[in-house]
Amino acid sequence: MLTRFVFFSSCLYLLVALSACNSKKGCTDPYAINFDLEADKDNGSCNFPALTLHLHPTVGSEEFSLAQNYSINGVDVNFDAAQFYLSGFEIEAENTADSYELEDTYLLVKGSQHMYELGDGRKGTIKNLKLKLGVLEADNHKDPATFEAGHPLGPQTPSMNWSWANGYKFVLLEGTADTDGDGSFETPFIYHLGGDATLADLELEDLNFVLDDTEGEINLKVDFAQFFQNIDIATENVSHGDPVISGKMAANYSDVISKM
Ligand SMILES: [Ca+2]
Repeated sequence: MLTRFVFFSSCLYLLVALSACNSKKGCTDPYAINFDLEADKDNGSCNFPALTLHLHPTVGSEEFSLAQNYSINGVDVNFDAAQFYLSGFEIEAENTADSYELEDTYLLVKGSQHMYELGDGRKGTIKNLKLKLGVLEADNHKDPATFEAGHPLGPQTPSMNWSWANGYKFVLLEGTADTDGDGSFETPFIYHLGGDATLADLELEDLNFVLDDTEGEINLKVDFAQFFQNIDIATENVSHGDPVISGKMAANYSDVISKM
């Protein structure tokens, strides 16, 4: 009995000593680009792919520009500002276990800006992208001044925040319309929309985007004309205090972003 115990414990000792000799330092996170299958001790060297959202803003079939006139539902318009918030990013992988959230990632999408940094992704296939149009309730009643300079929820021009009580403007669309078709743009339109109840779930399915390099771009189309479905810009041009206009526009949120 004693012999067996000594034999067993010396084997164990040998095993521990052996594995210590063979231990290899490296990146042990399988979601990193430099994952080392042979490494058994992480040395903090893991690098993750940088995810970028490449948006292609349009008004209908035309590229978005503040300098251009567009016809939306038969009314000629031009924009002074067109922007909205995106948040709540969830990356769905082929296996649910590999899915992840991009926590605290906020984007203030502007018609004039195409590239947005999403932060670190994980190596693997991005099957679906879930996100929200608007500001998460947990952040919607914060003071913009508490965010560092340059943060999307920080102070903006034009302002994207009403007050502590009312929170952020999820969507801001401003411009001028030529409602009588005489070539002169005489009617301003101002849509400022928000409210916790209008936070909208968006889902882009079957992107099947393979992220296997140091960086990767998800390309999506943003069609600002979609905000105006069922809206007559000639008569419904100021959203303030008008729950009907606000409700109609919020019902369109899920159509604004689509696959390329
Ligand atoms: Ca006119």
